[in-house]
Amino acid sequence: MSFMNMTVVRGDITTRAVDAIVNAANASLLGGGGVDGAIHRAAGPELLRACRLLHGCPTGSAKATPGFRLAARWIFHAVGPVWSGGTRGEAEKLAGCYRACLELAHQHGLRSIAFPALSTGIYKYPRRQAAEIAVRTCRTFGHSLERIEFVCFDEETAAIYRSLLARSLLAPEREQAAL
Ligand code: AR6
Repeated sequence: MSFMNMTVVRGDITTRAVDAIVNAANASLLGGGGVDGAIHRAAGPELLRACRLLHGCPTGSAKATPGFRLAARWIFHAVGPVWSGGTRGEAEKLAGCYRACLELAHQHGLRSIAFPALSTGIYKYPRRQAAEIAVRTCRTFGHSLERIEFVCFDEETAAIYRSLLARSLLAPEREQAAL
């Protein structure tokens, strides 16, 4: 399922041949579980050395490293919010992650980027709400990119993204107003 430059991919983000993949990191940028662990394993130990030089990253933002052993040239390490009920600015922080990555892509003149479903694993952000923020922010700020992939590890998440992109396809203007 695709809409404009956005597409849903089911699978492992570490294998994507795009200009940049996005990591669901934590504020230390020193690695962890989930997709963060998978990216560090696939990129190799040089990645941790590069991350140490960044001295962490605030929640709602992102920092760049090379992709090292990955097919992707860049890794954008985004720090999503931990879900704590939705009253602590989680939505703004999650949108800030997507926006920061799109800005980095624009600054580096990139054409393609792949996002995981930031914050929806260990950080427990509700999947549908998170996907709505991802699609809306990419639609608003992702125009300079030729291809934006939402890489979903599980079928449930992929189905949510597909339905959001299908809805956009049917009624882009109404959908834009509703989101
Ligand atoms: N490719 C694509 N998506 C993946 C992969 C993969 N290889 N592995 C997991 N996912 P999570 P968070 C999905 O927990 O919630 C780490 O310890 C997963 O199914 O990786 O932002 C960090 O260091 C889910 O849909 O990230 C932080 O401390 C999504 O990626 C913390 O976890 C995000 O799940 C960040 O938690």
